[in-house]
Amino acid sequence: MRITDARVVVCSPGRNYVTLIIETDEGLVGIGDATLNGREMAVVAYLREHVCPLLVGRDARRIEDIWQYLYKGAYWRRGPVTMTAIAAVDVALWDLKGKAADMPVYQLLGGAARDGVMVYTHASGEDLAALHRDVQENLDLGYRAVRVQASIPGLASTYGVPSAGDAVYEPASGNRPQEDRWDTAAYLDFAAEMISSVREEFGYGFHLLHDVHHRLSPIEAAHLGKALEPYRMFWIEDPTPAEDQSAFRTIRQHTTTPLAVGEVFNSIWDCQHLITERLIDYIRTSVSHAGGITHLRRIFALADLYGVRSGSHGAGDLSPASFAAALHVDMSIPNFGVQEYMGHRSPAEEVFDVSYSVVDGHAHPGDAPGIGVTFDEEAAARHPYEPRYLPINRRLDGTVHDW
Ligand code: GCO
Ligand code: MG
Repeated sequence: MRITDARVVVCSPGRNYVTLIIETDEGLVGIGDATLNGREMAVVAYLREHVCPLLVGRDARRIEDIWQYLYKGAYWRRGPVTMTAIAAVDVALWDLKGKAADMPVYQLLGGAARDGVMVYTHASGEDLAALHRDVQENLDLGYRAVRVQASIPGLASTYGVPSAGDAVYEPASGNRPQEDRWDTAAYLDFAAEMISSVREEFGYGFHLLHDVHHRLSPIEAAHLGKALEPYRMFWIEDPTPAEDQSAFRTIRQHTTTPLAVGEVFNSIWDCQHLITERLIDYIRTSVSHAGGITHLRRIFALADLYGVRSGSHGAGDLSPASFAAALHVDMSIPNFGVQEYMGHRSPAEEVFDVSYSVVDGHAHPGDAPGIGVTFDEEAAARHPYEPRYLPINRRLDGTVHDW
């Protein structure tokens, strides 16, 4: 099965997505997500200029060989742009392999290790009452794991709290990112109050998660973890800037609140010490930012040795092709923990036709051959790319703060 064409399509059905399409001489088509939120066009250029020309003529069945060829062969290894590009190729090749075998990808990965994949959903609110309403709605929908975020009193905007009815929370600000203000003291006071209010209102019959978005110092994160211990969190996510793996030693020495990190990681080397030193409980690397199905499985296999479970990133800026690929991995690994599910904003469904489903808080990839997502290029052309950025975060005195 030879690759005859590899092309990249950028579209914005609700938000920006970059999709790699690989065609073969057998008439099969595979797709992979190459979206890197706010830096989309860097991956487009990487693929178009440096990767697609190298793919044409290759045997599409040789997934591992193509992975190594692109990773080791480039000399410049790792990094979000490189690893997102490689991930798109890898997922498209797994999609093709599934179609060639007439099987869903999870069957090729060893088959179902569970009946379905527990997902966590997002609940948020401008205040605690609004947050509680959203938690209730999600529990009513059958979700068993809920991530809670609410606006921090005194700050004009809080990342992770979308305006009512919206499924994205990067403001549409054209060619420049919005600038938000941040106050760690206000956040720390409020976070404990928010979490305790949710447990008081709804009890302990579901999993409770919270995302710190990398904003604390190690000792501040340790303080938060300790303060939240009575509320039996499923995890706190991204407590400190993720590139400093040693920060987690400090946090770990102080608290038993489970820790999750990894959505900004792009290779197994970012995870190595966190996993082998048992400094975290969940590794959140995503299929589309960490080298695809091939590399993500390697990360999760390492994690399994050390009792660390998966908790893949699944925000709406990862396209349906990425979410589907994640579900195939989630279905088949022994150490699955949870899968993030934010859903996709309309009209994404005009462009991506999906075979996965989410019922009663559990997702299943479906049994269509490959990853089970098709991409409509004509529909995509109706939704052209719009530059859009994640917000910048400044402290009250104007200093740029960590994500
Ligand atoms: C999450 C993430 C998102 C990211 C976004 C960046 O846990 O869902 O933190 O909110 O910020 O995916 O592109
Ligand atoms: Mg996050």
